[in-house]
Amino acid sequence: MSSKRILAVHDISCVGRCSLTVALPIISSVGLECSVLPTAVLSTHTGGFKGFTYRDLTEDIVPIEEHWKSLDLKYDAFYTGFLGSFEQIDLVGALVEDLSDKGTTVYVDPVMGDAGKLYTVFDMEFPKGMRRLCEKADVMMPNLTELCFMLGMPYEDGPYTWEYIESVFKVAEVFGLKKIVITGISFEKGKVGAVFKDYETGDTGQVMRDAIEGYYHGTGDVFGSGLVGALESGLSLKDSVRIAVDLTVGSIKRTYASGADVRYGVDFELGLEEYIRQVRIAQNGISFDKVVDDMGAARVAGLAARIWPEFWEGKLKEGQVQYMVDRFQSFRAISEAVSQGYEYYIARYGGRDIGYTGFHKEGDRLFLSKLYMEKDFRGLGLSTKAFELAKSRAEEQGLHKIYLTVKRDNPALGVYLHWGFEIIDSVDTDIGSGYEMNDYILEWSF
Ligand code: PXL
Repeated sequence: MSSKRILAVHDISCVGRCSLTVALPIISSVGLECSVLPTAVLSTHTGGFKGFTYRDLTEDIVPIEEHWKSLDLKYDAFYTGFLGSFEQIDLVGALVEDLSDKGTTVYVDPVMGDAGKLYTVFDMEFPKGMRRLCEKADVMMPNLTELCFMLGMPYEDGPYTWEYIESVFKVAEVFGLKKIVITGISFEKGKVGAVFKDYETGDTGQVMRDAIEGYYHGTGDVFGSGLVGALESGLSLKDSVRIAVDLTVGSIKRTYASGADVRYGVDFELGLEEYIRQVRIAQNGISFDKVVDDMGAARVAGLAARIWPEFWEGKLKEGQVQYMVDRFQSFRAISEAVSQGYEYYIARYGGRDIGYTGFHKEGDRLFLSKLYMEKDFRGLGLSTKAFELAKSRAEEQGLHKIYLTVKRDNPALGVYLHWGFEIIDSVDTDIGSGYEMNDYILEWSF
């Protein structure tokens, strides 16, 4: 399959990691072809460096477009950002229309300002013009400052309420978009992230992460590029926003930790590997093989032999990990459990076994006995899929409660509580050979 061809329309800020120097590597990293239309060439971006050079490339746009037309070039997607002049708004709008095909998606990041102010190179006419380009967009990813300038709304600093964000989604219907993602939104002090709405399906949501102090240049471009790369890879809006937020937050964290001069942009490069992995995981999804024979039990035992020592070593008494693996997670223990009615499922991703879950009916509850993922596959929402499988099996058997045991200091406790489980008891169980399990019993009713 030939890869999609995307045209990134931004400036080249030679130094400072924003616009094209960010869009190109991020979009290319997930196997998409990223062509460019540079709108201006600057020695650095405009945020914080004095004396930058600025070459406006407005007069090159029409000849470049004419040449592309002579080649019959069409793009699968456009991703526009910082434009070099007011005139470029309509030139880029026309180019987008001329070089689009039936399935083309137009992404517009109306780069103009932040924190209630326009960037110094733009005047008050600019938002009015940019609004015309946004009306041609399928997907827009503004920050609230840019939205307010285009819609003539007063800008207020956060934290915001969800009702306010809903009202903004409503006003933004005038753009005729399919999707909108608004960046830099905070609902509570210390948290920041993005909110999104899919106007076609009505889906809305938010992805919030811990805020890191300081102002970081180019983060809108890291986010926008990560979003375009993920959506053009066929991911859902929700997954794409989550992955783009995590790419951005990870980049900010590394930059903060290194103490680097923030004018040089954020360290997104070391986040690319994880970004690619996240996109591939969301693309391929997770599937489950039911354990029905000795082969399946052996696969589970193989996973347990890898996961248990890695996860538990150092957290249990000397020798306890091996003791518990032998007793509860060995080939014999698992095939015996399966023959007694336990259901075991092996989680598969990208052609390999990455985890397993096991449960069975006990009275009016489902006992979720096991749920383990390999280290590299934790924190990606895959355990949630295994939990959803257990829930649907409970429902099929007319059960409305799931219970499980979890070691009291196991960090997974937080995940279970997040899923809605409640602590109903605390027990210490002698499991022989001088070993104990010190667990909470958690229950979830639905
Ligand atoms: O990241 C947005 C951006 C893009 N291009 C240039 C900029 C800025 C933000 O300051 O100055 C030239």
